[in-house]
Amino acid sequence: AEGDERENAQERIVELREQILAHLISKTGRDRSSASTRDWFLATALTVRDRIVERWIDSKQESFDQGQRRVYYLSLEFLIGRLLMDSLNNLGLTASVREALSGLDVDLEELREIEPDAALGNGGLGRLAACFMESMATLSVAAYGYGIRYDHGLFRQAIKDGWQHEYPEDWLAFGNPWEFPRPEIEYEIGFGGSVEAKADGRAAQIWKPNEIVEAVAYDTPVAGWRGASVNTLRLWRSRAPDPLRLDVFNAGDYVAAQADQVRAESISKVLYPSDSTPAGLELRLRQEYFFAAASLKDLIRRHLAQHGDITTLAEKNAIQLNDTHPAIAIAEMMRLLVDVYALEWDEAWRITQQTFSYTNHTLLPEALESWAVPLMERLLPRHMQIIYLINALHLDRLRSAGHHDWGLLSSVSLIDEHSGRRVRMGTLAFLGSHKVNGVSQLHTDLMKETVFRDLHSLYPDRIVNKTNGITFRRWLFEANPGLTRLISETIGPAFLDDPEALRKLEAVAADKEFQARAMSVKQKNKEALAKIITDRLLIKVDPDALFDVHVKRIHEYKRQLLNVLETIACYNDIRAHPTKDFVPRVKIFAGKAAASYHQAKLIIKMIHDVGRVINNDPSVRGLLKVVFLPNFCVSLAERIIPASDLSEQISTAGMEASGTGNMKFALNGALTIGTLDGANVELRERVGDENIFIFGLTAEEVQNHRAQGIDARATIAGSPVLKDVLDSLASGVFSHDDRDRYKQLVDILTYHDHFMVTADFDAYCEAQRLADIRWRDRKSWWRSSILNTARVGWFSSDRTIAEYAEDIWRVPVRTVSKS
Ligand code: DL6
Repeated sequence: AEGDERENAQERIVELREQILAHLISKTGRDRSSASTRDWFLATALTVRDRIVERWIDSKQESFDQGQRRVYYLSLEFLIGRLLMDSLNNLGLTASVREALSGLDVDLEELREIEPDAALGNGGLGRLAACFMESMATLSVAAYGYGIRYDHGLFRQAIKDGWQHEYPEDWLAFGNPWEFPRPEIEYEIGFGGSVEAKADGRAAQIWKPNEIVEAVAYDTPVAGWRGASVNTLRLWRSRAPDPLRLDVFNAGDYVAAQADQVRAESISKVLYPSDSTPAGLELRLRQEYFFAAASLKDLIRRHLAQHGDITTLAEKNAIQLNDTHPAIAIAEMMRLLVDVYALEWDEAWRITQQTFSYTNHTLLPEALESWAVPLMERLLPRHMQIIYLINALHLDRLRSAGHHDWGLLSSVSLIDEHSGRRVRMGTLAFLGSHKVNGVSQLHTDLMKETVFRDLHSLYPDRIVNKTNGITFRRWLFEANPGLTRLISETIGPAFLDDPEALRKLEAVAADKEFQARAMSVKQKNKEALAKIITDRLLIKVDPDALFDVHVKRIHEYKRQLLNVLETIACYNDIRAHPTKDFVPRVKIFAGKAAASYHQAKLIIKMIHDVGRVINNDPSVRGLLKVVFLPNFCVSLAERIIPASDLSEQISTAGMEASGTGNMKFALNGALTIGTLDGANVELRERVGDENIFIFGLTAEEVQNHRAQGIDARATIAGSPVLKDVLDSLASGVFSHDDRDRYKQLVDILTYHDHFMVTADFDAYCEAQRLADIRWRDRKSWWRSSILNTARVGWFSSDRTIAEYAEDIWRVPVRTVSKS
């Protein structure tokens, strides 16, 4: 039998090699002798795609035959990253394709590196959507993701003299082998115009838009683990109905002739257009409506084609709103049901509520979307009417139930009257959904107490928690094959299908030999990262040093600043105590700042300024290095995370909804230094107090502090170390070329420390010194590291999706195993 298996494997390799060669010739027009790495990548991707397509067709047929309830995940962001290794791994083809290629003198690793990241998202929210798509396919949830096929994803970050510069990213420059254009699937999406009443006096109206844009579908198959099932990510591209105005072109005005096309195509041109101008704001709303409307038309068409009856829409479909970005879909659904499908308002509302559910991802006031009523009225006049009617009925219902408190009614109204009239999209999403969820237990509790306090008091069963998760396929199996192999050899392969089986590692957490092997895997990953650092930054770092890693979006609440201040404190300490025994550390930062976020860009500059001084100071003796890796993205994260010793999760408590980086690091055996914020709380519960460094104010203490005032002069005066650090920054020690560069920032920390950097500084330094002590005791460090990996199985996004499926979508899940 073993011989047969070997023969089959060999046959498979030969077959793959032939297919790759056939694709090379037919799709690139080149042969072996002239093919470039990119050509080989294309040929390999298409070979893999052929395998996925077979399962894709089966999966669609299966869900059709079974009449399953379908799940639609509406998200303006899908931060996918690369797909080659993901697809190979999930189909179990990595080793065979590697060998097939090596017989052609092609290195799979080179192909892996040439694939551009699909960066159709900003950060956590978009990456979560990508993990969820993969988990839904793994659990055979019949699901579609709907979003926008941006020509340009998240900007490319370049650093010049320490400052961030943004450039357009161009992931489609060489084509996209994973997608299937569907030019036959297109919908007309209207904007503007007027509304006419119908003569029958019912709620239905006729909307006559004055602008039409077309939405064209592009499908990407998403394969689950072991090819369990394959779902569709359908992304919309915008275009004008006519490619140009021929009369205007023939009259000689070539630019004006294409104006409509440019205006239409701008909708799917870039991810997150800057909202600092009225034009940018309008474009964002156009994006939201465009993709929500196209997606609803598409799913209703599919529903009617299969079930023929619009009134069963809620029984057969669940629509998840990923944040409020697609929330206009609620008004659009009402418009379709009432105006187009002629349902009574109440029935339409019942169907809408039963179909939709909404995930909130942030409590930050600046991220809670609202749209100015005049803009909505101009762009979406019928939707504005519908929103007014939803609101009137909602407030009437409350008044009839005895709620007359004006404060309460105004706080739960869909219209915010505080600074001009604005539509509250969070309230629209809440009212139009049967379930609203937070993304960690703490975040969900805070939602109930803060942003949705009054709505929660009126609808106490609506808010539920679904703590985020990550797909282990990408974040362990693909990103860290060395550790995956070691785990498999030690506890067997069951954890590949059941993440909770990682617990078996507890038994070897203190085992000398296992520790040594885990250490050697990490060392190799650190050497690889050290090479990336040297290649990209010309900075040499020592792989034996503790790699202390802070990678995520740059934001004041994520407190990269706190980390930099502590770095300066270490620097001062090293210089002041030349004979003291310090733990050698490399502080690694990466992350992008929003283009218009000045303070975040200044923090990036500070990291560079501080790094330049420290890295070039001979008295530091290589004990401390500071590096900032530019252009953080999914593929870079896959290199950094498996090479990390310490994971920085140090946001101001109460401000990070969940975090998912924290889970990725812990899975790869990094110890967390973190606050009791977001999912860190649940991480501590699972890994155990002694295997995580928790410090700082709790969310409640932060609130109390803020209530008492955030003048930090007394705090700074009470911490000589902090005072020294701030004095050196303010006096220009790190910015000789512009001594005042950080003066204002130090003033803000001193007089208005909203993010509690000063309040948490001493506790953070103390936690760092505990980490030093633990690092010196390698046995104990490695025990904790292994226990982290062993105990985070619960943070698999399969678990999260299974919870959504059971409590919110009410659809079955099916688990796979090798057998
Ligand atoms: O839920 C995914 C992710 C959380 O892990 C982060 O804590 C949270 O900051 C992020 N939220 C956003 C906010 N965007 N909006 N709106 O990205 O969501």
